[in-house]
Amino acid sequence: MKIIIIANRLPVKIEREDNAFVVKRSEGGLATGLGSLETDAEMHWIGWPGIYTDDENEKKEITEKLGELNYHPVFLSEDQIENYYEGYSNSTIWPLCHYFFSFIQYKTEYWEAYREVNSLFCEEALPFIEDDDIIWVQDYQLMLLPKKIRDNKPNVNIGYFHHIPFPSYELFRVLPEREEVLEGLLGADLIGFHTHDYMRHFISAIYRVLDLNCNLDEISLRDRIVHVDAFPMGINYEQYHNAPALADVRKRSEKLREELGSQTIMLSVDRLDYSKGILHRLNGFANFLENHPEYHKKVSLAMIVVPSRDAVDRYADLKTQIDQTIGKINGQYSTLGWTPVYYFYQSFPFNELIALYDIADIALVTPLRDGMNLVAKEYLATKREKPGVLILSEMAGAAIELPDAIIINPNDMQEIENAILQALTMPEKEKRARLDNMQKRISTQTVKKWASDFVKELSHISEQNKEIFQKTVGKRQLTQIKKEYDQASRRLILLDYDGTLSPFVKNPEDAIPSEELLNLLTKLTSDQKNKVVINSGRNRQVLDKWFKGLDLDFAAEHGAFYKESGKWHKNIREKMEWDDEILKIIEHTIDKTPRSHMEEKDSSLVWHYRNVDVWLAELRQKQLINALMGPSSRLNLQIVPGNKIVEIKSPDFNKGSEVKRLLQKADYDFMLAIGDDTTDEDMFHALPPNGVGIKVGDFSPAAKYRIPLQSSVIPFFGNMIK
Ligand code: GDG
Repeated sequence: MKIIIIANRLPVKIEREDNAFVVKRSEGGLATGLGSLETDAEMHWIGWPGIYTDDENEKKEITEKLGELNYHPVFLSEDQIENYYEGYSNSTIWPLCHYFFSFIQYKTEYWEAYREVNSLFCEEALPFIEDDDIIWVQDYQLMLLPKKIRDNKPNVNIGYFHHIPFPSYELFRVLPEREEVLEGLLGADLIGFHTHDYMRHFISAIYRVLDLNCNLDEISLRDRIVHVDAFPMGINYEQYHNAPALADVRKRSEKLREELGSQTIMLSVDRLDYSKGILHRLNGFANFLENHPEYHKKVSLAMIVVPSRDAVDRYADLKTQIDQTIGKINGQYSTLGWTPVYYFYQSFPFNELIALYDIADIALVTPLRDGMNLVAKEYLATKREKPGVLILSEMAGAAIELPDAIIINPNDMQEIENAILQALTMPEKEKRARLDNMQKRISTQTVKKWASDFVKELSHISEQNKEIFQKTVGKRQLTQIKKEYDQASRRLILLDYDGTLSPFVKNPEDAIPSEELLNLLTKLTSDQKNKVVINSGRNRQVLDKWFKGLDLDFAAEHGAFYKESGKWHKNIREKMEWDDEILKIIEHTIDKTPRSHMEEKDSSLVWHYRNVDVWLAELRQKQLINALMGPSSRLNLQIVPGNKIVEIKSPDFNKGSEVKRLLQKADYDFMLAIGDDTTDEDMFHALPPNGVGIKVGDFSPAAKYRIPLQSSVIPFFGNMIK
C-alpha cells in the first residue's frame, strides 16, 4: 500500500541555477505534517514543480530528479497556470469560498482550463495508483479530481481535504458549475474540512444542489457512502516551541529587540490577500492611534505581507491600497524615533519569522475569512517565558479552537481598537492563563495528529465501502441467492411495499402497484414452495384493495394485523384511542409545516413530511420527536422515525415480531426479507443467520445484501425466479 498525496504544488520547488536544475525544499505545514505520519506505507507526492518547460529532455531530467524523492511532477503551461490557477482557482473559487461575492470572475476559459488540468493530474496520477493505495487530494484547485480517479479506479481509497472555508449554500449556488464541482468531490470516500461549519455548509449544498440523501455526516451514493468530517489542522508544535531557543534565532531576536527599542510590538503575518483583512486591521490601528495618544511612541505594528498571486489584478490593487494606507498612518504619526507601522513586503527565512514571533508582545490575526489560519497557532507555540496575547478574528477557523484569544469581528474597527487596548493592559497572570489553555490545545492537536486522524478515518471508511461493495447485489451475489432459492423446498419471502416494491410518490395513496409488480407477485405466489408475505406499514384496507385476487399473506401496520389464508387477525387488542396531548402536538407540527400531513391508522399515527423542504423537515422532525418524548414514555408508546415519516405506535409489535411469529409456525429452508426503511431493520434482525436480508437504498449492517435502487428490485426478483 502507498499513500499518494496529490496537491497543486509539490512540497519542493525546481529552480534553474547555472544551467542545472536544483530542488529547493519548502517546509510548508502540509509537507511537515504528512512527512511525520507514522505509517509503514510508502509516501508519494504528485503536483506542479513550479517551473515551466516544453523541452521533453528537461522534463525527463526533472522527473528523474524528483522521482528519487518520490515526488512526481505534473508539468503545466503558462496558459494553464493563468487560467486554471490564477483564473478558476484564485479568481472564481477563492473569492466564492471567502464570501467576496463581487470579486468572483466567471470566464469560460477559466473553467475549461480547470477541467483540463484536473484531467491532466488524473492522467499523471493513474500509472502510480494501485487498488489498495490511499489517495489524498488536497484543496480547491483539484475538486474534480476525486471523481476522475474514481471513474478509472473504482476500488481505490480516496480522501479530499478542503483547506479554505466552504461557503453557505446561498453563496455556493451562484457557481455555474456547482453540480460538476460537487460531483467531482463526491468521488472521494472522505471529505475533510477545518470546522463543522464548513462541513454543514457543504452537506447543505449537497442535498440542495444534487438532491442526494444525507444522513448526519454520510452521503449515500449508489455504490458507496461518502463521509464528511471536520479535521482542524494543527502545526508542528514542538518545532515552533523549541525554535526560539536555537542560537541563530536568539541572535536574531536580540538584534530585533535592540533595533526596535523597548516599545510594545504587535505583529501581523499574512500572504497578500484581500481575505486576510489587512486594510481593516490598519484602519483599526489608525483609530487606536487617534483615540489613544497616550500610546504614541509606545506601540508599533510590524506588518509582514508575503508576496502572493500578484499576477492577479485584485492582488495588485490591494497592494497599492496597503502601501497608501501605511504611508498615510506613518506620515501622520511618525516621529524621529518612532515608526507606527513597520512594513515588510517580503518573505522571511524560518528563523527570522520565529524571531519576530518571539519578540512580538501581541499578534494581530484579523482575517475577514480564513479556513484555519496557522500563523495564530505558530505565534502561540513559540511563546515560552514571556506570554504573548493573541487577537484573533472570529472569521478564522482557528477561533473555534482558541476561545482564550481576544476574539474580534474584523469588520468592526471599534472592536479592533478595544482589543488592542485590552491586550496592552492585560495583567501578566491573565496572559499566562490564557496562553496555557491555548498551548494545551495546539500541542495535542498537531499537524501530525491531523494527518493521522484523516488517514485513519479514511482507511476505516474505505473498509466500510468495501463491505458495501461486497454486499451490493451484482452478478456474483445474484447467483448465490438464486442457488439458495433453487435448492430450497419451503420458502418464506417477506416484502416491504413502499420504497421497495413501489417507488415513493408525492401522495402515498397514488403508490398503486404496477402491472410489472402484479405479474411478478403472480409468478412468485404460483410456486407452491413459496409463502409470500407483504410486510408493510400500510393499513389492511389498502393492502386488500391493491392486491385483490392474489394468493398473498399480509402484515399490516408494521405487524399490528396479519392476514393468513384469507383471514385478518390482530396483534393488538382494539383500535388505539389517541391521547389529546399527542394529537395536539402533531396538529401543531402540521400547522407549522406546510405540505406535511397526518395519517391515522388503527394502530398508529403517522406524520408524513415527504414534500417538505429538507431543512424545515429536519428541524420539525427533531422538534416533533422532542415534544412527543414525554407523553410517549408516559403512555408506553414508541416513536419510530422512518423514511420521511415519524410514526407513533405501541412497542408490542413491529415488522420483526411478525417475522418471528411466522418462523415459529413453520420451518423454512429459504427466508428472504427485503425493505428500504429503518422499520425494515427489525425484519433483518429477526431473520436467522442463513436468512437473506436485502436492504434497498442505504447501507444496513444488519442486512446481508444491498440493492441500491428501488427500480432494480423487480428485475432482481425476475432473475431470481427465472
Ligand atoms: C491556507 C488557508 C489554512 C507566512 N509568511 C512567511 C511564512 N509564512 C507561513 C506561515 C504559515 C503559512 O505561511 C500561512 O498559513 P495560513 O494558514 O496562515 O494561511 P494560507 O497560506 O492562506 O493557507 C488557511 C491553511 O491553508 C492550511 O490549511 O490555515 O486558512 O487559507 O505556516 O508561517 N513562512 C516563512 N516566511 C514568511 O515570511 N518561512
